[in-house]
Amino acid sequence: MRYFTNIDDILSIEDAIAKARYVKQHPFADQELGKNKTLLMIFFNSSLRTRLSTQKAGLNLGMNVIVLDINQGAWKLETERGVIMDGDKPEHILEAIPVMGSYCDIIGVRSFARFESKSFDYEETILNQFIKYSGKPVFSMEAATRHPLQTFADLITIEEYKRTERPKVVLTWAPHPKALPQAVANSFSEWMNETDYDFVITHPKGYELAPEFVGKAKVEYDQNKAFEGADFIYAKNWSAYSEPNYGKVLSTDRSWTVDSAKMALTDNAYFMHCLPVRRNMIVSDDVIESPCSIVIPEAANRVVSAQTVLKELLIGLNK
Ligand code: AN0
Ligand code: CP
Repeated sequence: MRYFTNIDDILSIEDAIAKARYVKQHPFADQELGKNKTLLMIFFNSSLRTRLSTQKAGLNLGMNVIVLDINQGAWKLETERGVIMDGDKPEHILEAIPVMGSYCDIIGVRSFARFESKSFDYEETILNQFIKYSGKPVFSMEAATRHPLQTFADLITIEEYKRTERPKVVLTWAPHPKALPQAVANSFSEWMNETDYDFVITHPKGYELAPEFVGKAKVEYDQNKAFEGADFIYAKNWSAYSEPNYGKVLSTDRSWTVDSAKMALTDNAYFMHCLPVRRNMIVSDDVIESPCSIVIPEAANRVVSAQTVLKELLIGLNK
């Protein structure tokens, strides 16, 4: 493996799960693989889980790990081409990327959608520049359109908790006051469509995801109906994708909040979410604290997904 930015970078869902199981059972088995190899983690945006879990994954593999927050301590980077460098950004990204590449063996990049231009975001302009100019293997720590490490962890968690061979998995939009990226929902959908699960997406009208991510998923606009018979409910907010509302919050309709009353109707579906939330805007405390919440094991599996991917990238270095 040389890149990990979307589902096309894995061989198959089954192969990824088998590799993750091995890594989870033998977290320190591959320390020789990472010895004297440097992982550089670049953050254009904040992070708690991805930062800690990916760093831990690198350390478990015996790697040296460097973390750089571009907006705190590094030179501000100009990301546009063809501009006169007379503003507040002393360094151009096209020059900075090969410099960063020269200090490491593998680069992870977090670079959220900016919502200034849909094509800039959906062409993955920043991530692709790292792929093109760093000369090093690159993986996504949530880019503009996808968050594959998150979804890989979600998949591992569902596999661990599922009580039937073909669980019903529901991705539900939930309210949030701020405009959030579509990346988590896009990736979740992209990967769930590759499984045998019964996969349903539910959201208010206006929050349709890009068709290439929805794929063959069922879209159900009635949230209660979508929840019927669910085994897993995955709550996430995202902003509108369709023009002219790209990146906008259309409503923070509280009726879409995933609360304990709704969860009670679902016959004890497992509840998942992956993100920093303003509590009570998206879920109530009793949902998080219920025995059906698998938020914490899911977060722990972020180490497993990151370590599985890093291991494959390290193997790829030696080929
Ligand atoms: C990010 C998002 O919604 O994509 C990260 C979630 C894992 N969240 C925020 O920007 C608050
Ligand atoms: N789920 C996730 O990626 O969280 P962070 O933004 O805290 O890394």
